[in-house]
Amino acid sequence: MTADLFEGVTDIGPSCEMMAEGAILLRGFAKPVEDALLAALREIVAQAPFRRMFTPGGHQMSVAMTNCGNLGWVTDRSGYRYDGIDPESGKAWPAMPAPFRELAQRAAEEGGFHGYSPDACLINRYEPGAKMSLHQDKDEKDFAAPIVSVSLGLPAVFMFGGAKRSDKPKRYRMEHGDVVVWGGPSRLFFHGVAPLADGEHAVLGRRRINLTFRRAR
Ligand code: MD3
Ligand code: FE
Repeated sequence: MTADLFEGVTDIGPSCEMMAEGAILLRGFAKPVEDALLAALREIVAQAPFRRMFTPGGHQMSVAMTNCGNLGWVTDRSGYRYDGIDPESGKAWPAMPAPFRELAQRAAEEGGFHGYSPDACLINRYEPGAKMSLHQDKDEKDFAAPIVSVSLGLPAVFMFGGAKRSDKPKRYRMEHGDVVVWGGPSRLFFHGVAPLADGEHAVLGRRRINLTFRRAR
């Protein structure tokens, strides 16, 4: 099922690092398919543009977001939720493109999670200064399924804590093409992203894009 995308790609050559039990860092795993990812991303954003949403507390997020797949993560004054409809357009989110799904499935497989079938992909866009405070991802129904994240564009410092908010986070630099599979005990660990440093990426310019695949329902 994932054969098409990686056909002819022999030099995947990712290094594999264990960040915590269930958390596997695959350096450069998305590099061989970056062109397909970026082409698909352009089509998604044409249908569902990036927007900076508001938290239930009324603060506007510094990260701009959109989604693809059957469900999208949204936040507004009424709370956080997964919704099949983009509130900006009133239409369904764009379908999850094959290159997205295939990459997420391949990465999950690499991390030992078989039969991964994400129904949601949250797409985060960071411009210099944008950040994501320490939080847990717990709006999903199924914590047995991992989250797969794909970093593109400018590098970011990712903060990876533990099960308690007070656990001191470790810092990891995530670069263009890096993929992480977060499952098992680490699935509910606290995490965040430090304010993005300014810079210029050869392909994406002054931005970082993060794809996070989830099984929401
Ligand atoms: C660790 N996004 O959208 S993805 C998010 O880089 C989010 O945009 C970050 O955190 C970003 O919710 C990080 C990596 C990630 C996602 C889920 C996790 C790390 C995780 C769940 C548990 C532990
Ligand atoms: Fe998160």
